Amino acid sequence: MKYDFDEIIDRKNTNAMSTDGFKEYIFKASNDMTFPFKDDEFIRMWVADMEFATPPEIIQSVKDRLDKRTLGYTKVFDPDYYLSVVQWTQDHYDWSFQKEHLVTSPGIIPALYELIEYICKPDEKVLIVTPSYAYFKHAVDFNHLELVTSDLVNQQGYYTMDYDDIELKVRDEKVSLCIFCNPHNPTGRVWTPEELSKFGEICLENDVMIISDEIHCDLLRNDMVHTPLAKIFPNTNKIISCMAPSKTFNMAGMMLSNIIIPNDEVRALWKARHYSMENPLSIAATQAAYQHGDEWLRQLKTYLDENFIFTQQYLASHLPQAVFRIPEATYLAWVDISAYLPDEENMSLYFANNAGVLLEGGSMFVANADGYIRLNLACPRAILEEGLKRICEVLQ
Ligand code: LCS
Repeated sequence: MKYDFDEIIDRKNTNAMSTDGFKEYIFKASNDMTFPFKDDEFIRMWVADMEFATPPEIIQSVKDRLDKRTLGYTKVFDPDYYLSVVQWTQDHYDWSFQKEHLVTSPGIIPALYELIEYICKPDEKVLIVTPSYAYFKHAVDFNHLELVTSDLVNQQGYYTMDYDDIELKVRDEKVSLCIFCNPHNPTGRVWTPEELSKFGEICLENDVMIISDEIHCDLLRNDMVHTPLAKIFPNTNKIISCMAPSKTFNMAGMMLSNIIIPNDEVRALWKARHYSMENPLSIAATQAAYQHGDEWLRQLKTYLDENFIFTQQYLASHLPQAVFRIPEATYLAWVDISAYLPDEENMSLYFANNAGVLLEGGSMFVANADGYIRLNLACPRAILEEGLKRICEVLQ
């Protein structure tokens, strides 16, 4: 391996959410909140970024950009930016999109906050499937719209969509938008082309626009293939695709995501109202990621696959009643531990207090997630092992 994923990186003094932001984010508390563990004694398996170094090719591109010694107002003008993104989607997903349809955003979540406003009228409703990344709900709440949820069907940790229920819900004329996660956080499902077709048809036949959040699409197990939802429906302009190098290359702090809006009306609203400057370092980093990140990603995926196998074996021998399947995508393990903690509502607090592990409990995922914990496995194996050991010891 050219890259060292076993290296333990010191994140102190970097203003990292992971190290410094957990009291506020997980526990909605001030920094005065105390635990039986010191901050630096925690094993951190919560926020979805990685404990690995960002690829050196990306770091170098930022340094090269700094060497130009000017950091004035910046915006993507160079067509190379689009070319680097579309080359990536072409090579990895056999899917491309028009240059005119691409806009950028400081993140996919900030884009959701805006897009909901541009797409929905004030009395309309937005559908999501649950469990869900909570910011889908927050974005709907922020726009004072009604959230409609459809529970995924869970068979021994394998999740599928309930098409009858989705159809019933989108038949409500007030439902005008679905925010869809492809692949899915937190369950890790990579929706198949058949599943995407069925889901997409139901929405489109009922005149529901879809925002397909594909932020996790590069982070698949090695035997899996991602299909962009928009690839299945090349003739509609009702699917907005969101992609980013942020999760893939551990550069969420660069705050630059790609939003592909084929709908002229929505894009015109975006262009009129979005504050569209970009960070020069982020532009350089994004281009470098898509142009030079392939080999790093290949090795990362292999390391993650091994972390998942390690986790599966560890849980099977130490927590045999836990329900866990290796997810098809993401670096997030979604584990049903209800057999061990049937009545615990605040799993995050339980594990922070009793095990010294920071993780996200089911209650953080909107609905349909009781009894679950989500573990971030994008960390060196030594950290993973210690985290699993602590989790298993308090449950045994
Ligand atoms: N969409 C999904 C499905 C995500 O999982 C995340 C991050 C984002 C969007 C954030 O996108 P951004 O605004 O940074 O472009 N997920 C996280 C999670 O599950 N825990 O911490 C972050």
